[in-house]
Amino acid sequence: MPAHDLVVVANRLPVDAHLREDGSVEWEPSPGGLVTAMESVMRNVDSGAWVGWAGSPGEAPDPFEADGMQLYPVMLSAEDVARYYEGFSNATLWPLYHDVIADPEFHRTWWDAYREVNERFAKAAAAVAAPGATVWVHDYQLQLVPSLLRDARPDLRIGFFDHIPFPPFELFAQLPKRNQVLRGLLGADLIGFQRERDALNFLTSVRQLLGYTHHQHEITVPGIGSAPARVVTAKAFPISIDSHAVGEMAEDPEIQEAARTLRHELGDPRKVVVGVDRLDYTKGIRHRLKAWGELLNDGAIDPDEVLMVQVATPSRERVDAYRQLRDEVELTVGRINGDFASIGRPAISYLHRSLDRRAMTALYQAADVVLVTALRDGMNLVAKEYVASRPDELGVLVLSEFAGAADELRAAILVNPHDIDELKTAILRALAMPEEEQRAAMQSLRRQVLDNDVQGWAHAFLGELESAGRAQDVPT
Ligand code: ADQ
Repeated sequence: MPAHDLVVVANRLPVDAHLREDGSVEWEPSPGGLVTAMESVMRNVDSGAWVGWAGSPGEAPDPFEADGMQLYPVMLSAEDVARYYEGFSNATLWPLYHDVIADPEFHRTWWDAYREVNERFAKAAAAVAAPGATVWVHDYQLQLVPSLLRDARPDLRIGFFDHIPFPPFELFAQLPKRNQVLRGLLGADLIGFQRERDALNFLTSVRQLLGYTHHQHEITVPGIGSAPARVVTAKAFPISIDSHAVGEMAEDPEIQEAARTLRHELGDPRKVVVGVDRLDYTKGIRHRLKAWGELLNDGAIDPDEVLMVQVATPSRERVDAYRQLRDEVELTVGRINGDFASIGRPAISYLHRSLDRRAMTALYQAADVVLVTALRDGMNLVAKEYVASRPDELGVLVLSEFAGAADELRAAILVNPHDIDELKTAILRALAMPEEEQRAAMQSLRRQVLDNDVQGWAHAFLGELESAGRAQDVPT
C-alpha cells in the first residue's frame, strides 16, 4: 500500500488529458498557482501525493506520476458531474458563497451526490496517507472531506483551505444542510480563508448554529463519547502567485517584444485597457461593460484613441447562469462595437478563450490599465499577476473592494463596482494618471506581491498546521 507524508486533495488533479493522434491519452501538467505552491513544499517531504478528478466523467485512470508527485485519480460518473460538480458545488454553493449574485438552486439529489463524492475523495486520501501524515484539502467542493477523513484516520493532521469567500452568517444560514457542512469542515485542525472577514464569518456561523465557543481564532469542538475535545483554528492565509516566475517572464525580451507587437496589432491606440477573467457572473464583467459603454456614449472616451481588450475564459458552460451570462456579455460587446467601432477597429476587442502564460504576461505589459471589477471574489489572482508583470513600474490597477486582493493591494484605485458612476470616474482617473503617480502606486503594489508569494503562503499554512489541533491542549 502506498504511504505518503503529504497528500493534497482537490477537486481537480493538476493535469489535463490530451488525445494523441493514435487515440491514446497523454497527461500534460496544468500548472496553476496551487501546483506551483505545492512543488516547493513537496521538495521538503519524502513523498507527496495528489488526490483529485482527472477531468472527464467515467472510469478513472490508474494512479500515475507527474512532476515527482504521485497522482491518484478519483472517479466521477456523468451523473456525479451533473449533481455534485455542476449542481451542488457550482449552482448551490458558488452563488450562495458569493453574496447570492445569482440565485442559488438546491436539490436534495445534488446534496446526496455531494456527500457521496466527498466520501469517495476521503476514502481515496485515507488509503494513501502514511501514519501521522499531513493531508491538505482544498476548496468548497470538498467541505465534508475533513471530518470524513478524521473518522477514518484519527492519526492524520488535516488542513482545509477555502479559495472562495465564506459568506456572512445571514446568507450561510440559508444553506440547507448547513450544519453538516460546518461539521464537515471542523474535522480539520486548521481551516484557512482568503480574508480575515471570511474567517470571522465562519466563526460566527459556528457559534450561532452549533453553539461552539471560540477564543479569537481557536474553536473548541466538544468531544463525543470517548473522543477528546479538539481545538480547530480558523484564520486568514491570503493566497498569492508565483511572483518570481511571473517577474522573470516579464523581464524576458521576447515577451516585451510581444507586448509591443500586440499594441501595434491593436492599431497603436494611445491607451489600452484590459480585463481578464473566467467568464463568471462574480467577476463584474457586465458592470465593467456598462461603464465602458456609457463612457463612450458620453464622449468621455474616444474609441479611436482608447481600446478595451476583454479576454474571457470559457467556464462552466453547462450551468444555466453561465450560459446566460455569456449571451448577455456578447450581446453587450456586439452592441458597443455596433455603435462605436469603425471598420477594422473595434471599440472592444473581445476574446472568448484562454491564453497561455506568456501571452498573458505580454497582454499585462501592453495594458495601461487593468480592470478587476469583481462583485465578490475570494482573492483574484489577475490583480497580483498584473502587478508582478510590470517591472517597468507603469500601469494602473483598478480594483474592486469586493475582491480579497483589496485587503493587501491598497495602492490600487479601489472601487465599488456596483456604483457605475464611481467606476466610470475610476476608469477616467486611471487613464489620466501621470507616470510619476503610476510609478509610486506600482512600486507599493509590487513590494506587496513580491514579498508575499504563493510559496510563502503554502509554507505559512503548513507551518501553522504543524502546531494546530493538539487535543491534549484542550481543557476538559
Ligand atoms: P478564479 O475564480 O478562477 O479562482 P482568479 O483568482 O482570478 O479566479 O484566477 C484565475 C486564474 O486564471 C488567473 O491565474 C488568471 O491568469 C487565469 N486566467 C483567467 N482568464 C484567463 C484567460 N482568458 N486565459 C488564461 N488564463 C486566464 C478561485 C477564486 C479566486 C482565488 C483563486 C485562488 O475564485 O478568488 O483568487 O481561486 O485561490
